[in-house]
Amino acid sequence: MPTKRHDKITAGGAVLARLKAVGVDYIFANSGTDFPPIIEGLAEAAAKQIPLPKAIVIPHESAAMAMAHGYYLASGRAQAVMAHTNVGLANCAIGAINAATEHIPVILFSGRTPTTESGRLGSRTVPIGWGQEMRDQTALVREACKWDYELRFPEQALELIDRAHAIATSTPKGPVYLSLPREVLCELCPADDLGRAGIMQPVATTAPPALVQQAAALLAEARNPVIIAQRGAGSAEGFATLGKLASDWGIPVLQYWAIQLAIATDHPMAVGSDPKAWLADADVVLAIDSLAPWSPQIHELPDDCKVIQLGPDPLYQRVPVRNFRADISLAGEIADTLASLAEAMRPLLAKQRDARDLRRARVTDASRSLRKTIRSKAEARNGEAMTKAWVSLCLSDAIAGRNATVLSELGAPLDPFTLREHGAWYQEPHSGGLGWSFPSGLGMLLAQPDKLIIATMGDGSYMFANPVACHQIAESLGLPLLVLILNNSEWGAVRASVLDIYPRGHAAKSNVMPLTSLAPTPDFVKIAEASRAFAQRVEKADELPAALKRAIAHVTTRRTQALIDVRVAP
Ligand SMILES: Cc1ncc(C[n+]2csc(CCOP(=O)(O)OP(=O)(O)O)c2C)c(N)n1
Ligand SMILES: [Mg+2]
Repeated sequence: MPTKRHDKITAGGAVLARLKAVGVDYIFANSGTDFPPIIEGLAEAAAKQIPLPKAIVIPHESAAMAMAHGYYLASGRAQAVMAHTNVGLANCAIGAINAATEHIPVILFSGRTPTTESGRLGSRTVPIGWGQEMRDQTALVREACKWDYELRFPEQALELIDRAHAIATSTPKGPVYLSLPREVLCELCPADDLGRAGIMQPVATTAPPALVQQAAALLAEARNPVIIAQRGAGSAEGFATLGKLASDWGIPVLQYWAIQLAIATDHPMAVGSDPKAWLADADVVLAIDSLAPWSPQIHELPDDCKVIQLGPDPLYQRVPVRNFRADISLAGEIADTLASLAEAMRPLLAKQRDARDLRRARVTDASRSLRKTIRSKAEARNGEAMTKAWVSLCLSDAIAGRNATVLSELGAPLDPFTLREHGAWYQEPHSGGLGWSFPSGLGMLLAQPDKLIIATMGDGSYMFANPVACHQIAESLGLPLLVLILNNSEWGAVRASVLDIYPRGHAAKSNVMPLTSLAPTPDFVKIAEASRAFAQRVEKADELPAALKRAIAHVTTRRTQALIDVRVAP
């Protein structure tokens, strides 16, 4: 079919249409008075049959950011968020911080209040035109963004979108920001090239082969090597590669504060999440995309232990203080770099077979007995009260054999689960911007509608997520997310951190620790029911398995959202 010639289009329309051309499926939008040229542009492009991403209303910007985050985790494709001037952008800031920490590409836009007070199409017409003016609006998100700019002329729209997308998706990936002044968006720009192929390809960094060889030799010759992985293995292929590498070489794999699953929790080389004993006599550590692979305050490495850091940004260059050793730094996307490393190690397998077999047997025993201990601890009962570990165990049984993803934000802990697939597990970002898991789960469901997705979170985290907005999104988009609130009526993590630093202090001895209680707990069932969710409260440990079964049957067959408010012990 010959391409139509449209000559000119509103710059607002050009921005949106160009996003489609670079592969963006969704614009998560929260609009305002800066949006007339965007909304007009959408309608104009639609009328002219120009392909567009789906632009959807998201009633809170932090949910929009987390949906883009979740969508990327599930699809590997960067999405766009569009917010209202400085105030909408301020609500995007936590999402930008979370995305930056986890190397999630997001193309973030917000309008700029009109610059001119009169005389142009788009000039200020209401007092907020003055009230929302800032000297440096971008400062709100600049530190979290890899690149930022302001659209100065309408004809820049196409190339800037290509550049924003290419930079966001280059290694290491991350959010970018473009501000859109109203008068510029109202101007016309050429429309003929809107659908042409992207002019700029992202950078894919790969580690130099000589360095990979050095790392391979170091690991192959190690007596007590240890692998620590925090952000998964990159892809299903990476997951398989890491599982095989660990088995072939008999190397224990630790998932310390894991954000994503790198190895099956019941893999014979998976040794849980506590690195202390393993690090104590390690001679080589391979840290796979680990922002904080251990805690220097808690864990000690032998002085002569060598450390290989592997990942999109092995030094995490954005972080001012992060002084973990890196004797070898292998930069590149995780799955590709793991594949090169495994390949470089393969010819070395013939050596030291016996020592390796002994090590493998020792790790297998340790893994098996750890799994037993974790299970019996999770099953231990104190009357009818539930622990978070019990919730993990019940949920793990309930989803066994299903194509499921679990998110946890101070929710169900990883160790008691049996999870065996890449993408089966996500935890809140290490930046800890809470309110992430509920909307991220919604974003994941948009990308993978046939998956069973369960977002587990603390009661505090649920409230941080703007739950009324999130339930509205789930209903309006028909997303059958199952939400599990692990409700202890407090900010338990804050209480735990006080006890950690002042175990015998005044706060520890007080009846109610200051600044940690969330009592009285709201009726979360009613909040969910306000958006017609299938919702239930569970207070007794014995009742959880049946409740999970009912809720999973509901989301998988009735295909609308569900929520269980699970009472857990403080
Ligand atoms: C946006 C934001 N505000 C505050 C915090 C500090 N914070 C860290 S953990 C936590 C408590 C979380 O409570 P909840 O989700 O109920 O989980 P619990 O610790 O009770 O299991 C808070 C407030 C944060 N991480 N993010
Ligand atoms: Mg809580």
